[in-house]
Amino acid sequence: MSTVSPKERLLGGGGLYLVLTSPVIPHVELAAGACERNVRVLQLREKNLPDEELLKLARELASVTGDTDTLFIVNDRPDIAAAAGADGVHLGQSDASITAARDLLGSGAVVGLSTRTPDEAAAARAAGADYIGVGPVFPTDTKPDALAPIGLGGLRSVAERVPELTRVAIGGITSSAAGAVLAAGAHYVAVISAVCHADDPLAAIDDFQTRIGGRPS
Ligand code: TZP
Ligand code: MG
Repeated sequence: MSTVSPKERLLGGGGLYLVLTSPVIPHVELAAGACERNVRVLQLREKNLPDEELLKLARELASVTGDTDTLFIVNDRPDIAAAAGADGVHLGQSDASITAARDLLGSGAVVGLSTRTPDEAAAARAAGADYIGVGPVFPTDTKPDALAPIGLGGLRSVAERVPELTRVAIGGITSSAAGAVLAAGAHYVAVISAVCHADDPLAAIDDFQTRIGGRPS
């Protein structure tokens, strides 16, 4: 178990934020490989699993990440995050409030909120989010209800509005674009398909880590 608190680990880090959605290899295998490869944050995002299976998987992933420096975040569900002992939760604009999440998870937990515009980012900061998701930056097939992409310019506009808030860019990010996304104002690049749906997900992680150096400043 890391002696550094989850919030400090989030703030002190940067780089790859891997979102597990229907990976082509078992979640636990991919999570273990991600920890070995120094992925900074792992999020469980499975919207179609029954609660019992989601909780079982969340507990397995909390166990895999528990002795490592990798943060473990559950998407959408503060209740599952709390029951599994996750480091935090990621909320959408229409999920539970940040306050409700903190009531369940405690003040030490990391709480992130999805945003798309500078105004949403400023509102997330005012509401006390520890970090914001920003996107979609590029077109994506992974989230069918995603709004129009904001591009690197949109990401820059968000970064200018909330310069001190940790920013996690998401949406259509490939390893070849990751450097430009970080340069446009993201601390982390969040990725689903470029890793989870790659022919070889662990090699795909290696490709990201080689290109973005694992922990850029
Ligand atoms: N939120 C905005 S875009 C997106 C989510 C969950 C999907 C990201 O998936 P991919 O495959 O990395 O484009
Ligand atoms: Mg959500």
